[in-house]
Amino acid sequence: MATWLQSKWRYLFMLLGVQLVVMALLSREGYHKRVSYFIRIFRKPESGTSVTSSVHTRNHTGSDVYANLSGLAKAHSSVEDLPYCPKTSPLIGGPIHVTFPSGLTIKEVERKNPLVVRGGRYRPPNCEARHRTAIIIPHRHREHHLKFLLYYLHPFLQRQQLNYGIYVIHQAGNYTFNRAKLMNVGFREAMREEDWDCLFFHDVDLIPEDDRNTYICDSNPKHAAIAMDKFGYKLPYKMYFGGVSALAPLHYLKMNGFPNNYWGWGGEDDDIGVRVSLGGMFISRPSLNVGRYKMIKHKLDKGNDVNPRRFNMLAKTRQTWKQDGMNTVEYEVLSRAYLPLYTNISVHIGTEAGLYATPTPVKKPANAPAKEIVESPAKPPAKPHEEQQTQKGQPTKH
Ligand code: BGN
Repeated sequence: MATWLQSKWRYLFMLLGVQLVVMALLSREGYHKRVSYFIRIFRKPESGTSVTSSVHTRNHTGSDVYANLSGLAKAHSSVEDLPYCPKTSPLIGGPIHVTFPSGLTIKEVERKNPLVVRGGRYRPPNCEARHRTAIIIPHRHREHHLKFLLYYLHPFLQRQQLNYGIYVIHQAGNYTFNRAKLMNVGFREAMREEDWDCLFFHDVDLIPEDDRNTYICDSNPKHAAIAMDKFGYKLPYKMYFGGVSALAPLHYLKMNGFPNNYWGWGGEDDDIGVRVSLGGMFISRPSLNVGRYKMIKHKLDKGNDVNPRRFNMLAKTRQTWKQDGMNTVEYEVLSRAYLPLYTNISVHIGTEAGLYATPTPVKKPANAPAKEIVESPAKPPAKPHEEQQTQKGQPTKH
């Protein structure tokens, strides 16, 4: 009897072990919904769960971002007879489970988004969208992050039944990164193509974790990335305006766009926040529960050093905002590629010395070799397709 019991226990443990391994594998492959279903069978139901705590629980599990899109198919051949989409999309599911599977390829992202057309454009197949949103992503050397962002952003926006387009604004050359100026370029280039009613200015490494965070504009400029994992899902400070923000074209023009002179890391988002109030507007925000983002971890980047001038510049925004912004932005578009998942605009934005001027050399020690002077930005850029393969990790804003 004892031996029988022993072997029965042994079998039970073996079975449990096998189940655990299968669940771990399923979870790794992205079958989180099924895994959490199994887990729920074994878990006791929580008694007296309030609405907030159930939302809180869901925030930690979340669903597969592609879950409720599989039934969508091109139903209408003509777009004219479509009814308006409902005010709240029935496809919205709340929290999204975000992981970064190592084997993901851009081809796989394309395969999972069959209704996205050339240039990264989409409109709901069964109804006329109520909103037209452009996503502007400043970029350099971050193809790996871009792939994950596209993997999550496309279905996220489709669940919200938006008519949308994704624009990647790629800074050509190796000169110091300038996030805010790239946003100005993105604004002008996107508006040139379509009468967008809202523009989302989006860091490449921030993944939204809840699709109730709707990518539409409010009556005031909106700061969407209110709760990031890196700040413990809280605002780091009251005036923070970084990460992801949304402005209607009218908002953008009222504040003269973004500053063009912040080269390197830091301060430009604070300047933009100040511009909002100088333009006579307020910052609107989603709730902490909804404006949640996961940041893709990465090392510090080359070409985006901390900007030591940011404190002085920020202190002068009140005097400078009308002379520096959308009314003075200068750049040269080097290429525009309508790729399957986004429009890639490669742009030469020059240096702080001007669009084609060589910046004043940094004072160097007398014995330093002449070659070490500031790098020239005038290097001919590679074609966007080629860059996709060759460039390595680079930040937009951190
Ligand atoms: C702030 C930076 C922001 C950055 C956030 C979050 C500055 C200006 C100082 C006067 N602002 O400190 O640019 O987005 O941290 O990392 O550095």
